[in-house]
Amino acid sequence: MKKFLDLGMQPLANKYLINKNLKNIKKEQFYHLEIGFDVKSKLVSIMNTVPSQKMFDNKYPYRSSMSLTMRNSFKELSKYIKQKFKPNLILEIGSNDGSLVKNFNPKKTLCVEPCKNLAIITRKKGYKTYSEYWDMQLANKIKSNHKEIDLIYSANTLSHIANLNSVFKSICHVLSMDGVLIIEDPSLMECLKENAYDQFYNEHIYVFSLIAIQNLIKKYNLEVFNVESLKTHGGSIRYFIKRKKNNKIKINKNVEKHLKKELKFKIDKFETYIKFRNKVEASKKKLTNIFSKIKKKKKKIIGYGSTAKSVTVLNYCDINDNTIDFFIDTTPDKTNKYMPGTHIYIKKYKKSLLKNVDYIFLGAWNFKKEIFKKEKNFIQNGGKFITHIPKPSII
Ligand code: JHZ
Repeated sequence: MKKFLDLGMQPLANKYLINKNLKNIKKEQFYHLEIGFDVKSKLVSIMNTVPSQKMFDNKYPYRSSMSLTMRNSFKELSKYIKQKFKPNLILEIGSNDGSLVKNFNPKKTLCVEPCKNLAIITRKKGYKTYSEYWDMQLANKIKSNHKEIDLIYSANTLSHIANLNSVFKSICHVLSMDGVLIIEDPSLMECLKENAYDQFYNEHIYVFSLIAIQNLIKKYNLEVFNVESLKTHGGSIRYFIKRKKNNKIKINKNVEKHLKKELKFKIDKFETYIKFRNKVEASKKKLTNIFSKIKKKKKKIIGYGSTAKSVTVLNYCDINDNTIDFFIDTTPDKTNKYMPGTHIYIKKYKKSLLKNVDYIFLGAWNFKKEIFKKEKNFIQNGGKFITHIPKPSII
């Protein structure tokens, strides 16, 4: 593993402070966020991991159903799965608050969600939910309790699990011989192109490329038979995977095409990551410059979308509540709390909070389109957004 980027000491993303008192501040846990490239496997990952139990507990605040973009993306995919694969039993690993499974019959669906507060939501909706971490022990339990699973889906979850060998071994244990595995996670190529260094934080242990996924799964006699590029989360890839032995499914030309794009981009070369580091360091200087110029003019700045990604940016660039007055967010478990590390207060979203605001820092830049549509009055009234993606700028 060769290190290429140092984003400094960072607090745990998604660990919002309930109170800004000294006791809570002292208790806040930090880790060193360094990113490395494995020259052999081509995997890009953070170098110091935090145990899953510390990140995904019974108070996990993130809800995938909070954005229309994600709800629509899951709806579309569900239609496709039903038409194309006609599964008898689906398993979702990391079902969050059920925004995908709600499109499927509860009798034909199983959920795995270690965060107990989220598992309660899918259970209430009638879905059998295992509130445990995905590993062989759970795979064994599921195998003995249910018939064969012919479709496994997992979005923005496998990149959060350190032991990928255990992940794929356990998947192979429960997936039927003709079964299909669909995974989706942020795309490494998009992350590098867009300079989205905030895709790295304690929960995002890996940012995958097709090359790395292929290297990983071949040990388990699995292969990618199709890939789809998605706009979600700033550019993601959906990988369609099958067992090598399954000849009923043909390999789509998209796989070769995508691989060629990655190789042309030199995703397999360490020099690419050095260039990325230089761009990240330049981005920090430019962003802090933009903020200090605005603050000198005594303008009011707030943040929109208290994302895990903004935790990385704000802590790396040393931007705190002296610069950003407060954040607004629609997620119930994030509001009336403080951002990790920077301790910026998070208010429950209300349109009236945008009154007298001059600039909004776009924490949820991946939902720019959705947010700009929602906030067209703010824009029409002369309000401006600050973004760091792809380059720090005012829009
Ligand atoms: P969003 C989380 O990352 C954490 P984050 C996790 N590790 C991961 O991988 C991805 O999700 C999938 C708010 N919002 O999706 C809601 C509004 O307030 O970019 C969310 O708090 N109003 C599991 O946190 C945040 O923004 C809106 O109109 O980086 C978006 O978070 C919209 C559209 C969003 O993920």
